[in-house]
Amino acid sequence: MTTTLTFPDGFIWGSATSSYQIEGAVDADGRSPSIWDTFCAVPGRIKDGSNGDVACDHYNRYRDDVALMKELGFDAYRFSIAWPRVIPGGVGPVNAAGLDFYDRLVDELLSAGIRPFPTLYHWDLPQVLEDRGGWVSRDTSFAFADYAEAVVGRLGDRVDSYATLNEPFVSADHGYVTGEHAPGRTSRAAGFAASHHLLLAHGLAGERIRAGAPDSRLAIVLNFTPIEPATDAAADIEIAHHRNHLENHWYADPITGRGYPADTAQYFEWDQHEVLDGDLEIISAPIDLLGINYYTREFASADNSFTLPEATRRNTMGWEIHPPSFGKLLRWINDRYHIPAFLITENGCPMPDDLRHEGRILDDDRIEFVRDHLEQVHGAIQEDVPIEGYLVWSMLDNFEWAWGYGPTFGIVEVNSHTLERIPKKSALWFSDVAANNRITVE
Ligand code: IFM
Repeated sequence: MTTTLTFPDGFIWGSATSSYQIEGAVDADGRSPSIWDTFCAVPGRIKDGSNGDVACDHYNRYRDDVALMKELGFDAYRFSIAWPRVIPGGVGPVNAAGLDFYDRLVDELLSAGIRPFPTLYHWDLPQVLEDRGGWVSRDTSFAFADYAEAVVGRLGDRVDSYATLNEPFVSADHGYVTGEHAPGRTSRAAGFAASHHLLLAHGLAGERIRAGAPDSRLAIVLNFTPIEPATDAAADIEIAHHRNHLENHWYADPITGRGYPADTAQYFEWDQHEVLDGDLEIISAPIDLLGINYYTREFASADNSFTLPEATRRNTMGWEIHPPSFGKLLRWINDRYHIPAFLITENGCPMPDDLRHEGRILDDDRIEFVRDHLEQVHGAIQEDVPIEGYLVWSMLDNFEWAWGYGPTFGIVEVNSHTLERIPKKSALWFSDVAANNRITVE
């Protein structure tokens, strides 16, 4: 038996990308190198040895990309702004030519009837700032506020909302603790300092956004990965508890006035010397909208011995596909944080994409993934979780960070030689969902 699930009137349907992953044109119009340009140049950092030099060449093809979004009937588009284009020196003079690009992009979106949802920081820190300490330095937070002011001064209230940061957990953890992302540092202490300075940057930029674009909404995008203990053993429960704090509470708690999870700070021996008087007040100024990124859940075991059972449904990066955890997470976020509105800012999956018909990728597995997760979103809305839209990750196959171009998250294929865009079957299916504002489930 099939059931039709209809979403509330005005529900926002769209897609998401980020600057370094799609723009290319790394030397154009005064852009300076970001930490990702530097990181990609180090042999062994990126699985396929690639980089974002060309990526999807969106910088030159943005008009066609917006036209495709319009053709697919999308209401909204989430993109990020590259700090090294706007303030190539990290601090100091604003590069008007860099801002022009985003000005043109916003105009193009608006004239196509698509709401722009920019994110100010999606991991491409100007390298010059990393050279002065990066996010371990408090100065970077103040530099970010100046950069935010420059962007808002140009784009103003034409954009629906400004998200300050994308996934600060990943910036701090992968960038400064595990080193798998740029800038590739490996220090727990640096990671805690970075996490605090990212949050401070969010708070300081929020003040500038409120002042410069009073009719836009203030947002931040956080990723959530529910962590479950691998077994009932006390040691597994304990590590799951702390990882859950690090991955799911560490940013949302201070933003909503709860401070950092104290027992986890103590467990990892973070003395919080970076947290100065007044910081937590700046960080906890109310936001209007929380962007939620969800992909998977994880299991924690004290000895790191846990592996997923063979039969587990996974994507091509090995992440478990577990839609029920998404529904549970959405209810938990709403019950705990009471934020006025939520937007699903990322959800999607890399799939094999190895079946074609008449040149089009037949990705029924991706359709199933998105449908199953939308069913969870619908269920949460029925329970009054104020979710106002769903943006699929990603509009285009793109540069997947340390994985290079191997994993394909796009609902639109990007031919690796010609860069031609070819909507996959999932793009057509999603377009239909957006047009009818509903899904059909078994
Ligand atoms: O590609 C990334 C994106 O940049 C941030 N969120 C997760 C995605 C998939 O790994």
